[in-house]
Amino acid sequence: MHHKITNNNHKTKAILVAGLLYSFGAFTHATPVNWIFPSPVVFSGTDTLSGSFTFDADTNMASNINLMLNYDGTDYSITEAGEIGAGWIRFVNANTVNSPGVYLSSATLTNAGGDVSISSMGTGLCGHLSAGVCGNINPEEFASNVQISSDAYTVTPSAGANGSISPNTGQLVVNGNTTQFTVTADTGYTANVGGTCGGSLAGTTYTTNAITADCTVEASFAEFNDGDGVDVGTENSAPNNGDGNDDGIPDSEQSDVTSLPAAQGGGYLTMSVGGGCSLAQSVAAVAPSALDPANYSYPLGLLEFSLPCENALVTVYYHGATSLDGHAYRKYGPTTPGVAPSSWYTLPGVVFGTTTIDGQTVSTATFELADNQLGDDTGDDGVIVDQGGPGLPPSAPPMEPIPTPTLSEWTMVILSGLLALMGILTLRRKYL
Ligand SMILES: [Ca+2]
Ligand SMILES: [Ca+2]
Ligand SMILES: [Ca+2]
Ligand SMILES: [Ca+2]
Repeated sequence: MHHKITNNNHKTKAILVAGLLYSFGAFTHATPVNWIFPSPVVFSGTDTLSGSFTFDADTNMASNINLMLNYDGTDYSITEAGEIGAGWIRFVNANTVNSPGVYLSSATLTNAGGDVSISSMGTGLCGHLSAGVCGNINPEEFASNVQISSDAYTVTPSAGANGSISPNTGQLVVNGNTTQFTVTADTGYTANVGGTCGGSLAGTTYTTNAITADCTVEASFAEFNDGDGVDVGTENSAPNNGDGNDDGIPDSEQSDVTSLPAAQGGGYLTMSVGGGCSLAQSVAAVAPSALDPANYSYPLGLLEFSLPCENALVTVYYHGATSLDGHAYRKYGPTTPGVAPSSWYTLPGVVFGTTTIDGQTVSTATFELADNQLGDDTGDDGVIVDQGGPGLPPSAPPMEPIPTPTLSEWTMVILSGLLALMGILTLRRKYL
């Protein structure tokens, strides 16, 4: 809203209004003027005042008061005019007994608007407010030559879904000044700011261009495109507040980290890729598509992915498993990359371990992959395609009791001992 009086060219209406005013005796009821502090006023130590109010110099009425007083380190929201005397206005916080108020000189405020200098202002305790009158008036901490202006425009902010803008209400800005907003995107989203004010976004701070008309600042938020094939909501639901690999960055904003629910077992899987590779694509948790003739079982399902890389170091976090002892990392695919048929095999060199994430023990599997090497389903195409997971052999060793030798096994031990002894004796004879 521009607060200068606008000229209505509708002549008939103007004549009618003029006639009405004339019939009441005088042209006294001009448009009240909205006054704004261009910047917070410091009037003693760290005490500051900012905000705006509307004042009609013809009727000596203040309204639309939205002042913020920081006095001795406490913020007071001031929304009422306590008293208005000859040449001064007292603003108070009516809800708080003994809260400080603010004096302004009103002598220079006219309904013509413009930029004016307030000759005196200060705080003073308002013992109580009764019928708009302060119980005691004890002005102190004066400041002089405070600039206020009526030449201001309204900057109206707005925010779409999946983020916020602060402040989120219209801001009065003096002609030619800029203003700032904090724009915060939800996890997994990025902010864009448009609107008619113009400006630039640096980090989370949006600074408008110089304001010369009422205008808008419109924040919108787009889903972060990390390219891994798993949507923001799924990754944000991962353990550790959506940071399944515990590196302090939401997985939904990482192209090299992907979190998704395991196909079996109910836990989450997190895959991080490095070793010269920074992007995982088409990541999916799948159930085994073919029976394993070696009868391994896959209680956590399999992980499927594609890496547009020559080499990669992959770590998979199994949030649903505290131990993978006795498991082998099994793959289903061609053992000669790019050449059918597919079969089950154990990927060599996989290191199983555990780590602690958000107080929980999490199992890990770490392995290296290379294009056109065992573990890659495709040939020499610059892409590593993988499908695999921890398989439990049909007779899992950790679950078996340590076997006790039977009588026949003892016989075998004795027999083999005798055979060894005979061998030694034979050798001795030979070389004596
Ligand atoms: Ca993603
Ligand atoms: Ca992360
Ligand atoms: Ca990701
Ligand atoms: Ca390949």
